[in-house]
Amino acid sequence: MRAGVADQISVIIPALNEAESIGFVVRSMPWDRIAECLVVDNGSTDATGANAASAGARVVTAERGYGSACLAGSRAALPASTILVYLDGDGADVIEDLPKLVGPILEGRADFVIGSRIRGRREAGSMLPSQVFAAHLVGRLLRWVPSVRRSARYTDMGAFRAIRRSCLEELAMAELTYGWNLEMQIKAAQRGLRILEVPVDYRNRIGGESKVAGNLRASIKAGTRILEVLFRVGLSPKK
Ligand SMILES: Nc1nc2c(ncn2[C@@H]2O[C@H](COP(=O)(O)OP(=O)(O)OP(=O)(O)O)[C@@H](O)[C@H]2O)c(=O)[nH]1
Ligand SMILES: [Mg+2]
Repeated sequence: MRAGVADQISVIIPALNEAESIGFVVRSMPWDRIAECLVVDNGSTDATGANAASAGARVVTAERGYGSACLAGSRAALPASTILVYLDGDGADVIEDLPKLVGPILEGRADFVIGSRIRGRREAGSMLPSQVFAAHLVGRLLRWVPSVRRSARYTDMGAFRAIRRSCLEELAMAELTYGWNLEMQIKAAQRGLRILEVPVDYRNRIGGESKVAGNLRASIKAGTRILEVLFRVGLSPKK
């Protein structure tokens, strides 16, 4: 994987109270291949921001919410960056898979590449059965969305993904919570982007507490939001 003269990669990591893992995640970045690593910390009460900065990240802040953090990171990326990569700050995504995500974009074969944990190798316990079920269910429901059926076969809604920045800007992302990932997937299909899904590995979080999957209230809230996005964005005509 080699970024062309014209291509620069910004890695964006939303992180809320991930002090135990964020240092490891930032230090494992392939620094010779990326232009920067941005950690978006919106309201951590621990040392997430300080640990990220001392590991070499640029730390920015945002309004509360997962999507809000992703959006703020996208806007704060270096002006010269043409490819944006997103991953979680808990150490669950495997950065060694980065070339699989950015390679097809650098080669001009894709505009949006999403990692599928369902199709990849998962460490035992890294995804709860409820998460695997939700990914399958949403994947099946998405087949009923005509634009998605035509251009993509999604099996997951994982965070680890890469997109051409100019394409992301066309999507006019608006979901400021956990609907962000799915909104990107549906709108990418509606816009006719060249979409690729590739298997990625997935581990247990390194430390700290789950904000979503391992928290019943948060999972219900996130699940409701995801379904709402599926129907509202999926059924809306392309703007
Ligand atoms: N900036 C920001 N980051 C968030 C917010 N909520 C979650 N995150 C981050 O988003 C990522 C995903 O959250 P997780 O708690 O790992 O959710 P999960 O992967 O479903 O749950 P686990 O299986 O326990 O890892 C992590 O890096 C969180 O720190 C938020 O409101 N703001
Ligand atoms: Mg996680």
